[in-house]
Amino acid sequence: MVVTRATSEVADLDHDQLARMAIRVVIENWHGHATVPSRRLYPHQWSWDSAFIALGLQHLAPSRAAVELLSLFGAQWADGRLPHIAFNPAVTDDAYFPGPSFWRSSWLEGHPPIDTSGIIQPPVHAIAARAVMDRLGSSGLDFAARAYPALVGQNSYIRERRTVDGLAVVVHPWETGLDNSPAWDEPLRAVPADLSLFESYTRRDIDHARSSERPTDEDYARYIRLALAYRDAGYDDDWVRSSGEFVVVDPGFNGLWAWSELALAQMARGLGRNPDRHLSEAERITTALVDQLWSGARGIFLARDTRPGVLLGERTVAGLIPLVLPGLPDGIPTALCATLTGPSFCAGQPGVHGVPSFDFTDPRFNSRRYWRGPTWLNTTWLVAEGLRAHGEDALARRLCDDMVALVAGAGFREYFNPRTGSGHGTNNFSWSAALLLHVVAEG
Ligand code: 2M8
Repeated sequence: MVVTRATSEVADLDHDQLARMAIRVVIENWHGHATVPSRRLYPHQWSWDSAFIALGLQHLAPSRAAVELLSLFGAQWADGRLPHIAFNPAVTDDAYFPGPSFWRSSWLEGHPPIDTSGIIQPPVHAIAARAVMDRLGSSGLDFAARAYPALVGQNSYIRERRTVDGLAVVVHPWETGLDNSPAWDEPLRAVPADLSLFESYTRRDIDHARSSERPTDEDYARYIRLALAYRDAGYDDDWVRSSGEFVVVDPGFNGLWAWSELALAQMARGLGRNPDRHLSEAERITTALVDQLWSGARGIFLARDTRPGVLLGERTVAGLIPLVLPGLPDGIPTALCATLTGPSFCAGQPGVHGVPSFDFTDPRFNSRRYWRGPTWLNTTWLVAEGLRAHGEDALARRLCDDMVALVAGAGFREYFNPRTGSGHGTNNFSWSAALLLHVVAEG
C-alpha cells in the first residue's frame, strides 16, 4: 500500500514540547483520583475516556494510571456493569446534564458507593490495564490482582445481560461512545423526539460548546427519553432487550469486547491463571462479529438494528475498529484497509488528517458536528493499532503522525476537521492529550 507522509511540519515538531503541554492538560484535569475529560463540558469521570487517559498516564506516572482505572472500578455495580459516568460528589448536580439526580443510581438496592449513570461504554479498559500492569514493573501484579476481577465482571455482565445472538447490544447511542453517529439516525427514527422534555430538563453541553457542533435538540430529546425509560424500568436488561426502543449491535463495541478478552488472557497469564476461557471467548465473539456484521459488499463491519433485524448501511469508523482483532479471517483485513484508504475515509491520503468518524461520500458527512465526520484521536489510534496488528506499519505510523500534527496545529481539542485540521468541541480534552503522550512515548 502506498502511504503519503503527513505534512512536512511533522518532522520539525518538538515532540518533547508537545508532550509537556499534554502533561499539563492531564494534570489540570486530574481531581485527586481520576481525570475529567474536560473541566467544563464533562466534569466527572467517564468510563472509556479513563481507559484512553490511563494509556497516556502510564508514561507520566504508572501509579497514577493505576489509580485512574481502580477509581473507575470503584463505581462498578454489583451486577458487573461498569457505568459510563462516575460522578464527582464535589461537583454540583446541575454542572452536567444528565447528572446524578437524573440517573438515580443511589435509589437502587446494592448501589455502588458513589453516584453513577446506569448505562455502559465500550469495554476498552482491559487494554489499558494490561499496559499499566506491564509498565508498573514489580508492583504490576498487585495492580492486576485488583483490576482483573473487575474486568472479568465487566465482560461477564456484557455476556450474561447484554447479548442478542451472542453479540453485545447497546441500548442507548451514548453506550457506543460515537453518540451522534449517522448510523443511529435510522434506529432513532423509531424513538419519539419529545421537545416538551426540555420543560423539565436543561441541556448543559451547549453552554460549553457550539450548538452547531453538538447533537440537535431532537436527538437530545431522544437520548433523554431512552435513558428515562431504562431508568424507570430499574435498569432491567431483560426489559430493555425485549422492549427498549433502541437495541443495536455495534461493531466497534463488539470488536473492543473481543480485543479486551485477548488482553485479559495476557493478564491471566501474568497472574498465573489459565487464559483459555478468555482466548475462546475472543474467538467466539470474533466469529459472531464476522458472521453477523461483516459486509463484503460495503467492505466494512456494519451495525445491526435488532428490532427489525437489519444491517445499517452506514460506513463509520466503528466498522473499522474490529481490525484490532488478529484472528480475522483472511481477506477481511485487506478489504478493511481498502475501505480505510478509499473514498469513504481517504486515510493516509494528502490533505486528510487521521481517520474521519464518518463516510466522506455520504451526504450527511459533517466535518464539524460531533461524531458525524470529524477525526477523533481515540478512534484514529484504535485504527492505527488495528493496522499494526495486520502488519500495515507504514499507514499506522502515518495515522500516529497525523495525531501529533493535529494537536500541534490546533491544540488538545476534542475533535478535528479531517480536511483542514481545525479543532472543534471542547479545549484541553484529556484523551487527546493522553493519546498524544502515548503515541509520542511509543515512538
Ligand atoms: C461524549 O458523550 C457524552 C455522553 O456520554 C456527552 O456528549 O455528553 C462522547 O464523545 C463520548 O464518547 C465521551 O466518552 C464523552 C466524554 O468525553 O463525551
